[in-house]
Amino acid sequence: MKRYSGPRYGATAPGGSPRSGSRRYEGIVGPALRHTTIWFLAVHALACAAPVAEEVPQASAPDGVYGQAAPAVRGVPSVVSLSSMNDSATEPPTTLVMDQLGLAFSPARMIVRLGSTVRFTNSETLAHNVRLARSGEQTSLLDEDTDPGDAVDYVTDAVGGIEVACTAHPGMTAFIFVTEAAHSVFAESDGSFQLTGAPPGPYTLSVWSVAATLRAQTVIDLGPDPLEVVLPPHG
Ligand SMILES: [Cu+2]
Repeated sequence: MKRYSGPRYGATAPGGSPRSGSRRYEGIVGPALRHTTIWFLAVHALACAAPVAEEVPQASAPDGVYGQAAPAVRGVPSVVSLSSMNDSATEPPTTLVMDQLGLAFSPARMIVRLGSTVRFTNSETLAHNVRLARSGEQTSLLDEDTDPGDAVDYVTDAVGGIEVACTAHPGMTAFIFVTEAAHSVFAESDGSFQLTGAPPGPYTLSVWSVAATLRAQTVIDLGPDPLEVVLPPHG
């Protein structure tokens, strides 16, 4: 297993688990105590010599690329992407559905390939709307009402984050990330991530965050073994 350097979060001690079950006593023992101490040490040594079924936790590394990226910002998790020269030969743009149901967008988060269409549907008896804005900007990308049974299509035309909201219902929000990379995944809220399915090879690994200052990029060489990457290089 290889990992790329940078500050490490939750690092495990190299070389396995710490010793347990025995302690080493050091110091000066006075004459009056020496006899007792010798007996104590003898008994202690016997006790320690007894076989102990010691469970050594074997933390199995996740498959693919895993590690640590920037944590979520304003409730939006980071996106980790692997891009390579071969990306243009991968799957073509497609149509994905984001439904409005139960006063929520479903799914609430979506990663789409650039050029793909997001179809917003309304599967309940309430009237909703769909407001799209590029992340961090006020510019409206889409502003449509979605009555029950309606469907509105939006064709993605730029890489980056899109904030989704229904202004009729506070808190009814979602997030779409548009990417050209063949392999992308949302990190967890704490920034930990796992990205599987990419064949071995050289890649540019990118971390996208709502906060521009937390975005980061590095070049990796993915082999057959799991690879740990810790980004961004701060903290
Ligand atoms: Cu709504």
